[in-house]
Amino acid sequence: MTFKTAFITGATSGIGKATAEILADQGYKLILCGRRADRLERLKEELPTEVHTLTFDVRNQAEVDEAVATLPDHLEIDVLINNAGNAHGMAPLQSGDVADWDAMIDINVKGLLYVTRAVLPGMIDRNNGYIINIGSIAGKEVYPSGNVYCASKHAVDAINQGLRIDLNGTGIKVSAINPGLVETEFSMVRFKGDEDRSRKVYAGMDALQARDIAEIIAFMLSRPAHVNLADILVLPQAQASSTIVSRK
Ligand code: NDP
Ligand code: 8X3
Repeated sequence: MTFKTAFITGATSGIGKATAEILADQGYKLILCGRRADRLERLKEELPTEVHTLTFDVRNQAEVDEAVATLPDHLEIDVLINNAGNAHGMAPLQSGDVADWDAMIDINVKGLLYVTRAVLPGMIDRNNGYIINIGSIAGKEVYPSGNVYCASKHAVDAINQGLRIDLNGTGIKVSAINPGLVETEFSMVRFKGDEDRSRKVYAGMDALQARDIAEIIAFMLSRPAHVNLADILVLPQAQASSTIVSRK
């Protein structure tokens, strides 16, 4: 199975950006998405492949549909990496911020659904495609004050399984990769720019890097048509669970 064109949401930083870099080196044409247009334009200049950028907020279904509809005909999406997402805040439910909850559910769950719904018809017509959903260890476990973020990633886990059932019998693969601690802009977003708090998340241990996840995604895509790495949990060696992390 050879894929040619990958659509990556959340390509402006972290895991999405690293995946764009690896797939560009492998000759994929790329459709890169995010809200920060300047970063997307920079990637378009830097990456050694054809790059089409789409600036939209995954929360806005009309924007998602319009962006996908504007794609040139020669860019037939055969890989969708549903990566856009973040945690917003970390607090016990009883003191949680409702705006943070809305952001996580709207981006991590509804946004992933909107993008998938917009991209799938073309894949189904061509009977060919691969959807990789970026879940999390937070979709497999719940940890203190993780409540709504964990719920959003448990939803991704359920959507991943449900989509694989719904697409069974088509030529489309559906997989999830569920990382533990990856050192990206994730914690800066979660802790609203608090650098000290963000740094402590990865302090005293070798966290995963975005490139580690991107390499696994590239490996998943390189498997033959009959092989689907359906659900992968990947942790730093120092992490045993969401709450058990050994630090030097
Ligand atoms: P980053 O903060 O580095 O990247 C998040 C990406 O998502 C950015 O490109 C951002 O682009 C995009 N994004 C966020 N909100 C929106 C939105 N409303 N509309 C469109 N794009 C959006 O974090 P990571 O790379 O770590 O996160 C990527 C995925 O990996 C997420 O789904 C996250 O939950 C998951 N994950 C992360 C882990 C970690 O420890 N870092 C571990 C497990 C899973 P822009 O701001 O330009 O819109
Ligand atoms: C990100 C990993 O442990 O911060 O999904 O939830 S964690």
